[in-house]
Amino acid sequence: MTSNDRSHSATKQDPNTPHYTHPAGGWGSLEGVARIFGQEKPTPVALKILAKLNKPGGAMCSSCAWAKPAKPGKFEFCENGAKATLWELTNKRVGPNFFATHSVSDLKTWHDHDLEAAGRLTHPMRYDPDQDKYMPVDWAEAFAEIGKELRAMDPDEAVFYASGHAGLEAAYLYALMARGYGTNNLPQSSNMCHETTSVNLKSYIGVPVGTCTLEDFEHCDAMFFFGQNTGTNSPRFLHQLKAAVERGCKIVTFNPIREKGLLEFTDPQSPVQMTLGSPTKISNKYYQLRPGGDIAVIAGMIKHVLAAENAAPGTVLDQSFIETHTTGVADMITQIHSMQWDEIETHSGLTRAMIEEAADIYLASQNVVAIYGMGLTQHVNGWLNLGMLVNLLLLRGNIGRLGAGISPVRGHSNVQGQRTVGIGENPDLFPLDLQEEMFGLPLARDKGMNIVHAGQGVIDGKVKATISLGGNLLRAMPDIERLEHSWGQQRLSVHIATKLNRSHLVPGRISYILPCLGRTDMDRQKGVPQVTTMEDSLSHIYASLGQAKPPSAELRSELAIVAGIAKQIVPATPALKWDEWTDNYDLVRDLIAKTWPDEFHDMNGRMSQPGGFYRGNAARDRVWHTQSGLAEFTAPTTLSALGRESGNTGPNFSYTLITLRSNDQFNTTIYGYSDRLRGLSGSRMVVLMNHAEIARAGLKEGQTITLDCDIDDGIRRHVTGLKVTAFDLPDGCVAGYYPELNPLVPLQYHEKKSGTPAYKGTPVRITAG
Ligand SMILES: Nc1nc2c(c(=O)[nH]1)N[C@H]1C(S)=C(S)[C@@H](COP(=O)(O)OP(=O)(O)OC[C@H]3O[C@@H](n4cnc5c(=O)[nH]c(N)nc54)[C@H](O)[C@@H]3O)O[C@H]1N2
Ligand SMILES: Nc1nc2c(c(=O)[nH]1)N[C@H]1C(S)=C(S)[C@@H](COP(=O)(O)OP(=O)(O)OC[C@H]3O[C@@H](n4cnc5c(=O)[nH]c(N)nc54)[C@H](O)[C@@H]3O)O[C@H]1N2
Ligand SMILES: [Mo]
Repeated sequence: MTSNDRSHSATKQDPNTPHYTHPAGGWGSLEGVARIFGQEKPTPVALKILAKLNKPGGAMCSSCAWAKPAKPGKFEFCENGAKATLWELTNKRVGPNFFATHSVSDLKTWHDHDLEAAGRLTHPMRYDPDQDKYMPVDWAEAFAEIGKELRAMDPDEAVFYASGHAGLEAAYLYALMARGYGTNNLPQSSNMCHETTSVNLKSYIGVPVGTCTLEDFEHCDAMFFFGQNTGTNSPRFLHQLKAAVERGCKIVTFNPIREKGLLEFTDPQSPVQMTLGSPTKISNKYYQLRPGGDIAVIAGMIKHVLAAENAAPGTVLDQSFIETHTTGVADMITQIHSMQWDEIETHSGLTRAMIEEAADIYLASQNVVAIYGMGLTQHVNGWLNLGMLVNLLLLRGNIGRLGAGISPVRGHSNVQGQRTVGIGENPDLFPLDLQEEMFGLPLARDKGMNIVHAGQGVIDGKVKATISLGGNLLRAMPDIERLEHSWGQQRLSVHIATKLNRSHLVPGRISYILPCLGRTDMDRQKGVPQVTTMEDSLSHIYASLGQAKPPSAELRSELAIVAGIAKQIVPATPALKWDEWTDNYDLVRDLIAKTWPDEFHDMNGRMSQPGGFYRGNAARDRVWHTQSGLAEFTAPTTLSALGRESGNTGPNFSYTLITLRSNDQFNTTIYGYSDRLRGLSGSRMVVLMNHAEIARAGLKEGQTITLDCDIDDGIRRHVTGLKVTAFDLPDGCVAGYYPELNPLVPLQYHEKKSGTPAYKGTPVRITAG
């Protein structure tokens, strides 16, 4: 059964949201904010928090990881940031009374939206299987039982997951706890998004993160956007894009969907633009390539660049950079020459003329920045998507100088930072010798599980406990129906969370929900307000101060909860001062500074400076921490990122499925049923296809269909009850929403080198009914 009725409650949907034809930003976004304001009735404190959001002395937004400029705007938040903030500041509460009224089986019939909309969790709760209800429990009892269970296990049977919300301090202690306990099973939400970046950029240019800072966006002549939806997922970035366009920078976008935010933007903070209503055109050129077609596009662009160099030798490529700083160019060029334009056109879905036009903009630009998101990372050959992008940049020395570089736009507000301070399954990336010495404690050295391994471990019964520091894995992961089936067989599941979600409703034999403070809550320890810190997409670190009265006196900070568990499972040593660290987060920052002195020295002194402090980036300085000690070109071996022959021909007719986010969701947190920027609303149970495909498939708009995953491994994966909806998409692909379509993605269908699920390229078949 894959009926998604439970995630689709028609009565709660809003069929009246108007069709949206306006630019990103502008009145529409203020309306969106107003709607949330209407729903959540913001208090004066909430308004004060919003006014200080992303500014020194305020809280850092819990939504995306975009940079917080040193000179902030009057309001340095976007529609989505306001939604995330007010969602957390809701005055609704989910406490013992709520759980006494609703059994877990009852709650399982609720929609994702309704579970979270019920309000903030207020008390630690333990699942009672006899009553099928969560019952209140004492913190000390909870820690004691969790400790007892974990101590009785082989540490490698436990998984310590982190979603990118928690600050650097809690993250540092979380990783220390897992390794001190005995495992590197430290998967993180980036395993589902930018792990492709962490693994492959590290191998090509020696850093697991992007090389750009805000300054580069002020000095580049062109930006090339691949598969990142700024208007929905990092809207504050639109301000830098608008400024760039206004000084003449060219923006070239490759995306199968014409995303509003990359087409035009009205600055809601500009009275002139708001009144006169002439939006800024963002993309100079917009190419609707086929999903998985980026390798082919970039191969074509490189062909054109090489042809230009051939026509005027010594004038196009940055030969001295290539000679001094790179390796592998000859092999790369040989492979590019072997690729034919007709194949490039087939795989990309674009014409040679279009690709050459884009390449001409690249050639005419002195300084180029490449920006990307899930459109490149969530594919089987994501490694080559990134390899090709790096190739393109390296040919003209576009990494490691002002106005140039590569810029992955990260997801959660501290997803990058959690990795920086130790959360990760690969122990080789962290200074464990130093940490062993600092804490007088042996730390686990065997490689741990990433999210795919952990999921498989749960299915195989090898994983017996999952501790989740945030997140909603049973909605966010691939293959969620198979996972859900096995999840409850675990001995222990622990959720450190702010709001109730579906993953909490699949309890292990022993199951806890431990409620924590959110980003906007005042975190006082021993009467002293504590700040936490986070790292943005551009490697800057900021202090965040919550100012709202916490929803309940029972709540603990994430750091306090981690320390509470750690004391139970990590052997005590004199240097492990869990209680002192809980009382004073400055001490944890001193540990971070001691562990990574080059990047984090004087962290306490620097964390409050406007614009955050920069932790540096070797590739930006043209120092290459790769295997060869040089920046590495990648020779392409295929033209498709899909990892299979794609297309809508032949007897086994299958479509490529793109899973999308709307601007009314933050991951599995569904705020509402509008996808305003795409002109869609009312239902998330839709399949988008172009008119011609609808006709070719013999379907009609509005018809109900079933999608089946077209990978045959003996397991049927399907989702029913989806409505055919006409939408401007390339031939051969369909699109729908995440997480509703996650049952379709096989766990083993992932990026080859990093394990990032291939959520943007799953092959599917359609059947009517
Ligand atoms: N409001 C809001 N903000 C968010 C989030 C949210 O859910 N809501 N999530 C946060 C998180 S955790 C993350 S990781 C980021 C994700 O932010 P993004 O990286 O923007 O991710 P997506 O929206 O999943 O997909 C991005 C784009 O990829 C395009 N695309 C799909 N396939 C291809 C392809 O093969 N090639 C190309 N070139 N493009 C393709 C899609 O059309 C889409 O526009 O956003 C963060 N910010
Ligand atoms: N098909 C498909 N699937 C995808 C994607 C896709 O593009 N397509 N994207 C993937 C990506 S990029 C990601 S990152 C994942 C993420 O997906 P999720 O796991 O949904 O990410 P979160 O937003 O962290 O999880 C939401 C939960 O976090 C908890 N929470 C919120 N704030 C806090 C806090 O401050 N502290 C703590 N401890 N808990 C908090 C709340 O209880 C909330 O219910 O989904 C992935 N899944
Ligand atoms: Mo993400």
